[in-house]
Amino acid sequence: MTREVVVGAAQLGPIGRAESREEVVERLLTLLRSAAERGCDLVVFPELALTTFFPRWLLDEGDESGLAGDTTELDSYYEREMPNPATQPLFDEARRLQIGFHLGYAELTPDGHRYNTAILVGPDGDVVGSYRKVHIPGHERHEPWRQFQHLERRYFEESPDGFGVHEAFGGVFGMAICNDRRWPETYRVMGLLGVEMILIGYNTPLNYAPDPSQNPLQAFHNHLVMQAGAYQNGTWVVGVAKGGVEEGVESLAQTAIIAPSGQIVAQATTIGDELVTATCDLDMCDRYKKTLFDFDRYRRPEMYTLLTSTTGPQALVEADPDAAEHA
Ligand code: ING
Repeated sequence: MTREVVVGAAQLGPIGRAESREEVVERLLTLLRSAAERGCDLVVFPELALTTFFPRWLLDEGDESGLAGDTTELDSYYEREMPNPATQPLFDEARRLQIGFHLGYAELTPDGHRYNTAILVGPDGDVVGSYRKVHIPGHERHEPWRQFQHLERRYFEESPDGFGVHEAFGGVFGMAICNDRRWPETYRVMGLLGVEMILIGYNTPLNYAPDPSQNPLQAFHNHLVMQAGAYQNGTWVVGVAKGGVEEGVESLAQTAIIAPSGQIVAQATTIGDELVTATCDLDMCDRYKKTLFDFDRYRRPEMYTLLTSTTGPQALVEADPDAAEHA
């Protein structure tokens, strides 16, 4: 019996700064109900799916030492518990429809830690697992030269937990968030844990201020990294965007469901709220995990020592002091 999971990648269009949780949850419920009509077992929502991408603004009066002053608006973008009154209708409807879901949101813990978080919820409405973003991009301090800020490193701490996998929907599921998808280690760590489907939400502005030459390559890089990660680890990858022009910032859509072969089996054709579905056979993973990417047979971790030290010429010198002369 094949282990097929019908997946709904629920892309979101822009979420306005003033849009309430209740208004957003209504949009999520619409996508969830469409997913039920299309026979989905699992719905995947984007990163920070409950609010606008608020790291694009400086929202406190702090300096380099950290947040300070009135953080009322900033704090309003975080969830203090999950589920909570605003999101309970999503959990209730998912349970009624017997559909699981993945949801990204900003987490403020009782002891004051701030994380960019995602959860995986099973068809019975229970949280199967949670994940906090490991690779936090952007910058810590206000940089007035930018058209818009990317203050994730001001508003979120890096995950203290790392990556994990969870038994769910008849297979092995993992999570990553946005910038994580650009790092090969993200996929390999979970690949070594036997992951069969990685769920990734993202908010990706088309304009990358530190190097605008990358702007025309955003769509290419987006699929490049997820297709490579899928293929090199024999796993499905589901990448789900919050796209469109959100508070004046044009963000990449391009939601896609990618097979362990690296092939895109379904992708979004709009930049708004759109449900992209595919029937994913988890047994397809072994066609790569048990052949080309049989890690136990072919992988050489003893040869990869530089992965545990600094990279680049410095590491080369450490490995072979004479190498620097003809590097
Ligand atoms: N966003 C972006 C991402 O990694 C970024 C950061 C923007 C990188 C534009 C490159 C270009 O997709 C998040 N939220 O990580």
